[in-house]
Amino acid sequence: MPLSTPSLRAPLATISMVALTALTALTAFSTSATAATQRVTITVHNLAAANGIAFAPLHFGFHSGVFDAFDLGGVATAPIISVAEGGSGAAWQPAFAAADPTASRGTVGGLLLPGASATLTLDIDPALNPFFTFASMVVPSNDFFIGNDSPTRYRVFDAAGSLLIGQIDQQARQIWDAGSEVFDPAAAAFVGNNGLRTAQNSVVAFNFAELAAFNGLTTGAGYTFTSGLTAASDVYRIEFSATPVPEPGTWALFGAGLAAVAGLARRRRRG
Ligand SMILES: [Ca+2]
Ligand SMILES: [Ca+2]
Repeated sequence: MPLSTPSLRAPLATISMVALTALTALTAFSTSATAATQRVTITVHNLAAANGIAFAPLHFGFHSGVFDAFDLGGVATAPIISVAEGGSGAAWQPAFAAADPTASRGTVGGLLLPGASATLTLDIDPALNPFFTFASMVVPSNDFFIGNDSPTRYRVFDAAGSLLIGQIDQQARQIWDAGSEVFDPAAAAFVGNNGLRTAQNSVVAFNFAELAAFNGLTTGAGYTFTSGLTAASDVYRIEFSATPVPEPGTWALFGAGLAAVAGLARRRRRG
């Protein structure tokens, strides 16, 4: 029978529509897959030598790039002081949430002793929150911490949702002194009474040398502290790994595409 006869025109049009539906569904699948939610595992490592510095839990956020908790040479404010003096982040986390409500925030681990590691896995929208910000208290100290000054310093995801950096390394020269509490071993976390403080009224600056002034003191973990740090000493590493998370809606579209293709195949067999 010639193809131009009316009896075959309608089925051909139907088959074309089914094929178009399948193609649309498959295109939707591949498009959404490139910006899929990422299941991210964060692993933190204390790289300090035995009996050296320890770290409070890591406070972090994946975000849009707007939350800035402190500036080199600026007076420390409540959010970063809540990390630097005692490590709780009790003001840092709410300030982050207020500045960037759709950021994905959390903490990793507990007290991180020299040589120890801790890990956390969570789901991130890489298009909404491509940047990573962190802050953690260094102990023993009165007001020392690690963290990024610029909120856009660490872009973790590219526009397609792929990981751009596998790890962030910190050296001793990158340790901050918040300048908010006077150096005093008797009032320092991990070796003294963290509830005590004397205001320093200074500014945020780099400072690791002062940590050696705690040498010989017994820490809360029972070891005798020895800083042993030089400017280039590795002290901390944050590692990232990520895998895409298939979304329920994506699989529904993919399923619809497969069903349409199967229907097309059946029609062809019957024809
Ligand atoms: Ca800053
Ligand atoms: Ca200080």
